[in-house]
Amino acid sequence: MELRRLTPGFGAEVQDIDLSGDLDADTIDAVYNALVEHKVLLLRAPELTPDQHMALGRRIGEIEVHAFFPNLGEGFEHVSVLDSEAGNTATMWHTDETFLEHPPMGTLTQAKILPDVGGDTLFADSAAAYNALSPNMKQYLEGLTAIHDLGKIAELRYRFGSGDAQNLADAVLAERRTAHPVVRTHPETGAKSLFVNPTYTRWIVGLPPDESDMLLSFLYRHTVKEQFTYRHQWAVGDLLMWDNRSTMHMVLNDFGGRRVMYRVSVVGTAER
Ligand SMILES: O=C(O)CCC(=O)C(=O)O
Repeated sequence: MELRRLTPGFGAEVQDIDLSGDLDADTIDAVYNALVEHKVLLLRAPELTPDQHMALGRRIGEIEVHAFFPNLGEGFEHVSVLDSEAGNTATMWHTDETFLEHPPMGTLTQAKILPDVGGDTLFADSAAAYNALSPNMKQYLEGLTAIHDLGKIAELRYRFGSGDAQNLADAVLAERRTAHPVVRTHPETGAKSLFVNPTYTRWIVGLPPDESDMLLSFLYRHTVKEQFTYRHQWAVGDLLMWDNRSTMHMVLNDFGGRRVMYRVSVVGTAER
């Protein structure tokens, strides 16, 4: 497979793939291995249909219905629709659905409608960010766990008038709350990465609130330093795949027109 690097550190474009037909097992393995290695993969696929989009996701693992994004409807529940006109633009740094016990291992998102300018997506390499920490900090983080839930986004929706008090109350109930290690180990590569994000991570277990807030805000600022990031400027039809086990992402909230993305996320098997 022909790959072109997108930054010195991570991200690659797959230059010679035709997604219109059935991909053979070797090609799927090559795509998956490239995803693990480069963390973000760009494929140009302007003709990709929602069926083909779901089929590609299924070749990588089990695909999921997103916990709260709207989708394409009957038969296409696995294709979420992020339409800026419906208020669905993910403009805060996050890793997908980490409030779940088993968050998706990867996501495949395609640009359908784009504003004339703006609306780029930023990615951060959370494994490179972990590697760059001092030995003392790495040692301190080892064994820590953090709570992830929907409380923060429910609170923001409530404060900005797009969610009601019941939503807010439901969001902080225990069912959608989970603890993850602050440093996770990639099941394929064994590489460690930071696994906290400003959208869903709420606090570090066992620390007083001010210490937890201070440490989390340091880790967020550290992870999004320029040297760990890639900024994708979309063209309609671009399909980006990202590895949620080693990246965070966010959309730049700098655009005026409509922006519509279709996304499929892959739960993965126990190994993935
Ligand atoms: O719209 C995008 O570029 C990214 C979408 C996103 O953040 C997500 O699917 O979680």
